Amino acid sequence: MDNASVEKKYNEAREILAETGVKADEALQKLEAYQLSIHCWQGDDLRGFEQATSELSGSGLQVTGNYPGRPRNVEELRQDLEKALSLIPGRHRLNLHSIYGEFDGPVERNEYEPGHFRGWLDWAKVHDLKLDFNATCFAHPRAASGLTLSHPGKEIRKFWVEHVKACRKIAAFFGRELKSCSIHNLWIPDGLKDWPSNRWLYRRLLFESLEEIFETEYSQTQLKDSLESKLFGLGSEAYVVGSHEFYLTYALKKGKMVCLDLGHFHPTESIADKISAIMTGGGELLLHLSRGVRWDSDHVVLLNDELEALSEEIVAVPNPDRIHLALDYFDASMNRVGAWVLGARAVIRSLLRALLLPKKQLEEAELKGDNLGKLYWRQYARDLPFGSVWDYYCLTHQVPLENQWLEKIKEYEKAVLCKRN
Ligand code: RNT
Ligand code: ZN
Repeated sequence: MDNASVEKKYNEAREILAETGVKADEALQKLEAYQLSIHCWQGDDLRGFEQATSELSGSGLQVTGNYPGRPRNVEELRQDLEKALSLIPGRHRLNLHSIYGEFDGPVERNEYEPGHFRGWLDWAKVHDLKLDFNATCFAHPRAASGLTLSHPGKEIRKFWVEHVKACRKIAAFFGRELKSCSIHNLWIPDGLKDWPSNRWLYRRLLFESLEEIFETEYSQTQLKDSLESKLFGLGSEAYVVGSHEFYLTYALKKGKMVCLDLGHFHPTESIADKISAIMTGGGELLLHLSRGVRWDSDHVVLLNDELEALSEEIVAVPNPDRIHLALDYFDASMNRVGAWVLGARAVIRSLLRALLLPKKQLEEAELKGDNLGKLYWRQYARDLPFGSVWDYYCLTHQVPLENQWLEKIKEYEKAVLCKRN
């Protein structure tokens, strides 16, 4: 489709949407406010660049698949990221895990320093990207038992406390240097495979570790902390120390954020419903956009009912600055660059869709007790021409339209990825 046709279709769509009082131009403008923190770890199956071999197995996270073309070094990972970013409309952020530092030899995790991330900082400046950060409390011999910050052994706990402290320092460094607050998210694998004998013990220890970690305070212009819960994981089927209730109450007391990962709740629980429940009283929230499938989380995000419902709630948050969106999945069974693009575009599209819904009709019907009308408008919205508005958004951001980007990925695969081995 040529540019003129995209514009023509957009104008037609705008008129159709206007019939329900929706202003497409305004929706497009609002969409600019939402930035995604794009996760570096989809690029290389969560391997990172530690010199010592960091085996994922036994850490609670597993990446399956063996698709060719995985980047072999930091330059190749950045090259892939640049490709992905060129196919995603809008200005976004990059989310780094601490094992992606540039280490000149083996460096222990409790000795990570801002200097190990200079390269990323410089690269981020060149590409006008802001950075977020994550401690890596897994894929390490000291996490082999499945316990880190809640480990009964003082030495192991101390090691991980020091690691997280080091990571918060690095995040604050990013925030300062890039003049944009960096979010440090903490997820730990801690839990038990089978029936716990003492649930209080590990939670008390985790509490103590967190208290120690957060002793160091940073300005909110540099760093904001978030805490990510989980329901169960590989090796933590029976008990997870950092459960939702644990972190929610802790965060509330300490003025921190929680992170809700879409794959970390019971399959019939609605994360969409939790946003207003957590945020009505104020505060901020981080979302990990992922897709759970049966017992596993971390599948590539798709534009499905769940994401649509979630986006409706995201755009309903009065101030977009209070809600932070980060991708979190890893799939090594397909073109990894394409997986980034597919998930990121799905999220942005779902936000646009949410901004174009006939909200006035939906809300009025509900308030009037017109139950049929409420459902009618929801069904009516199904066939609204969202795609034409999305294509126009892509055009104005100089990225391929929806029916063009896959081809670009295939070209890149042939020209670049297939040559790696
Ligand atoms: C794990 C959590 C966590 C990780 C990343 C790599 O279940 O979702 O966010 O996916 O830290
Ligand atoms: Zn997550």
